[in-house]
Amino acid sequence: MDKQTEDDRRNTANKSKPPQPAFRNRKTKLVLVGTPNVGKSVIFNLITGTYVTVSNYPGTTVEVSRGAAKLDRQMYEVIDTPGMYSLFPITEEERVTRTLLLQEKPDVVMHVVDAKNIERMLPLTLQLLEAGLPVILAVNMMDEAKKIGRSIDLDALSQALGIPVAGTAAALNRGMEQLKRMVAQYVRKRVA
Ligand SMILES: Nc1nc2c(ncn2[C@@H]2O[C@H](COP(=O)(O)OP(=O)(O)OP(=O)(O)O)[C@@H](O)[C@H]2O)c(=O)[nH]1
Ligand SMILES: [Mg+2]
Repeated sequence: MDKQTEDDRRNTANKSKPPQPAFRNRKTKLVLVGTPNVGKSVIFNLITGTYVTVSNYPGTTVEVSRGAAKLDRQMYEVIDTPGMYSLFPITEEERVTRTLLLQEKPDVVMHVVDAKNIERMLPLTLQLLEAGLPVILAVNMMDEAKKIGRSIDLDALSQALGIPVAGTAAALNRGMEQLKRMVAQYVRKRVA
């Protein structure tokens, strides 16, 4: 068979089987990061189902939880990480989270911040973005922020950072549907 015919045959074969988007064939990976005590684990538990595994990160005593979720018909592996203040690690927890972010190649990194102290937390958002990670922002504890009279313009924040932003009060199960929709939408856009 000459080269031309062989190529033609291959093309026809390819055409009869439309390529599937790569992300449908594997789990999409969502990693939750943020400083300690901002509500990462509460969000993790609300997003994932019952099958959660907790294990020490290899070679360390730091625990990392992994669970599964289905958002918009797509399967996700969701990873809850130990709190970190900076991408430049000082503690073992921070070192684990940094290594995990670099090794796991997440499709989405959800930076969870405390709405009450948001200005102290945004430098980490910028570090994550500078590291080239696919970051979206969950501004959690909106209930407490409201109580102390703080209002946050989430749209303006989203515009300024150039990333999707959602407000939540995870402990009260508020804003979770919108947060999950935001993840699914972000992943759809990135893969398209
Ligand atoms: N009022 C209020 N409390 C919240 C909210 N989200 C989480 N909490 C509470 O904040 C505390 C910390 O939540 P966690 O989910 O354990 O925080 P974390 O980010 O996983 O903390 P580390 O694992 O230590 O990094 C818990 O007592 C939660 O119940 C919220 O939206 N509003
Ligand atoms: Mg936690």
